[in-house]
Amino acid sequence: NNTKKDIKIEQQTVQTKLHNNNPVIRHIRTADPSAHVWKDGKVWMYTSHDMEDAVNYDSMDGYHAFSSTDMINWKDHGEVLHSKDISWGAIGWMWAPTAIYKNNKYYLIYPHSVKGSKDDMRCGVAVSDVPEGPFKDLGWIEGVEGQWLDPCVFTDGDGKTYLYWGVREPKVARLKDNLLELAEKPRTIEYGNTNFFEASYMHKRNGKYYFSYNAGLGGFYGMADNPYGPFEYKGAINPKQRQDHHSVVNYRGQNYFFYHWQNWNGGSKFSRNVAIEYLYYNEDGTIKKIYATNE
Ligand code: FUB
Repeated sequence: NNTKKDIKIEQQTVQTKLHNNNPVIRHIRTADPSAHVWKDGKVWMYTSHDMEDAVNYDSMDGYHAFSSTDMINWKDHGEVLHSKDISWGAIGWMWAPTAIYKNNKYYLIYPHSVKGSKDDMRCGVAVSDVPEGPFKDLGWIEGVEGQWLDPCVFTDGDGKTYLYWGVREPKVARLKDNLLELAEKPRTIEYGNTNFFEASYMHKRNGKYYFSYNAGLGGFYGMADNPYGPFEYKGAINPKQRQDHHSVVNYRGQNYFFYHWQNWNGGSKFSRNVAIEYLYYNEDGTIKKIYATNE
């Protein structure tokens, strides 16, 4: 077990190295990071997989899992779910995943087109006994359909799990424990603005619920005292990012913001790379703006 002093030194080391280390994954193109601290004490992230010369998002064909204990060195556990293993799904079109530990299992929940119709996306659910997968598809969540679903799952302290999703109009509903059915009618989220585009995200800190999203030009957020809102609009988290699809974790006392760049080493908006920044809060709980080290 690390002493407090050891942990502090380790964090300082990470602080000086983190920026230089972006993008954190370089051997393949990755996007839409869903970051988690699982019970093994490691940080895990599940990402979309972009192709090198992609001209669209159609060629995104599966998800990768990565783990780390220092935010610098990431182990690639390989592809954990591929579109060819989803009986109801198209080949490709594996967009931004979210993950959750529930029922003593690990789940990926992901937007994916049904066979024959790229615009008809569903929220697939896949399960594994271990964080590194492989994940096995279980079907889709009834009642959640459309394009750009961008799901986020969040479990509150009382064990209730919520699904956030949507494009242009964010939605929320509680999920049943099987994660395959909604437990209630979806509600449209009120967040004090009209700039929501995609990539709903929920995290909780000190009893406050933070609903954040990509506005099409940057990441923005609002705060509430409950998971449904209405959320009080608080402005930008990551104002300069052209496409902000993010997640947040607290690891060993430090908060981190995971997102992706679009322009590293010949990259493009279809050929992206995951990056990580420190995330800081003000005393009143609002978030200090991220100055992304690149786009
Ligand atoms: O990765 C494909 C799509 O691009 C995601 O679903 C959006 O959030 C954006 O990142």
